[in-house]
Amino acid sequence: MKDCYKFNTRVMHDCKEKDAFNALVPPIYTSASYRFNSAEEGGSSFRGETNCFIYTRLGNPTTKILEKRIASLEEGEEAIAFASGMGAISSVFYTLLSNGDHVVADKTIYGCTFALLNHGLTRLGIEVTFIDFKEESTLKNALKNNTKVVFFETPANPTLKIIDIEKVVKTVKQYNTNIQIVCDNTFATPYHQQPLTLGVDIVVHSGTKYLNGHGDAICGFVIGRKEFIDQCKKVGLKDLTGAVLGPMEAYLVIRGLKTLALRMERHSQNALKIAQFLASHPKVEFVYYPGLPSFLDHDTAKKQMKNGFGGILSFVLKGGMDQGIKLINSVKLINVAVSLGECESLIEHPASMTHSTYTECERLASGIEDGLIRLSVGIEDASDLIADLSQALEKI
Ligand code: LCS
Repeated sequence: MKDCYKFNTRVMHDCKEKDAFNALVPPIYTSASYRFNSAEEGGSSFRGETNCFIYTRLGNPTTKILEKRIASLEEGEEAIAFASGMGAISSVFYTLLSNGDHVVADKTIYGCTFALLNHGLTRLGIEVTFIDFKEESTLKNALKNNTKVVFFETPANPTLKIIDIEKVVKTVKQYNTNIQIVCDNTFATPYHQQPLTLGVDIVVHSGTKYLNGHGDAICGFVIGRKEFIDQCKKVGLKDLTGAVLGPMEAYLVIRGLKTLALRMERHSQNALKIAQFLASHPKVEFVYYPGLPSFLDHDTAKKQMKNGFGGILSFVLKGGMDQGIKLINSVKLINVAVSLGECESLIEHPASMTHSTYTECERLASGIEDGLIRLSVGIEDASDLIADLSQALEKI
């Protein structure tokens, strides 16, 4: 199907399955387990010789539609849905890594992913090196004989740093083609960027964000080649994390996905307008948004992102953290909350909230300043959002 239809069509039409009543909207199959017609059929299902559903942790008809659709949107062979983005990321790491292995990760990533790598994996005897992937020679020098996984986000949470995906692929694969390159595509979504088409091996998502888009479900995804997805299902999900997505949430994400392209278009347009407004405001020190020509990584973003630059921006006010906190406390329409990628705009302070898992020293070395404020721009009317920021800026 993905060869015939464009992205905007595939978000709602791809991988439809006929149910008994020919329902237009996929039914929610809540059953934890599925009946076998015989003991023999049960046995052959467990040996993987049938396409029967067995038990919802191993597969579910509602979730399967979602998985196929996500794989199609990311141009991947297959996908698995997880109970959260962290469930997806930890299942990938547990599938690929054992004691004695080495991971190279970019140092600017979501706070809990940083904690998983820095504290979780290292406790299991896995060595982790954090570097800046924008420095090609630093990446090259960090790779070792026991390096199994390379991990990064682009745009990165919360600084919007852009990593040149093709350059990373070239550097890593030149060193060792077996190293698995994992890219967290949460901020861009496949609407703006499809890392698998640029040579990345595995894409992960917090589907809690744009893919669902309505802030009413926690979920995650892993997309990649069939061979890896099979392994991740059997080892990462089944044996190690058990972080399976429930069918109710799967249904919500199927519904949310229908408007992914429309929402991303508006998120991006609004974010650009707000970035331009903030960049020209006398009380603003700096705006981090890949769509601004003044942003250091604008050219790389232009090269690998399409249809715009996403809905997240960060900024620092003159006067730093104190002024930033005052601004957060002065907005009236924008919600003070973590998470991102929802229809409603959300504002937060990474240093004390989403990235408080970093020590101050680690955080500053990763470019996450004390005064950085992150804004997830929603799909409200841009002029109302600008008016809200404007009145808040007047108060500081
Ligand atoms: N990857 C990225 C880039 C994220 O931003 C998050 C969550 C995750 C993975 C984890 O996904 P989850 O398990 O929450 O579905 N980021 C959050 C944030 O910036 N604020 O609240 C959550």
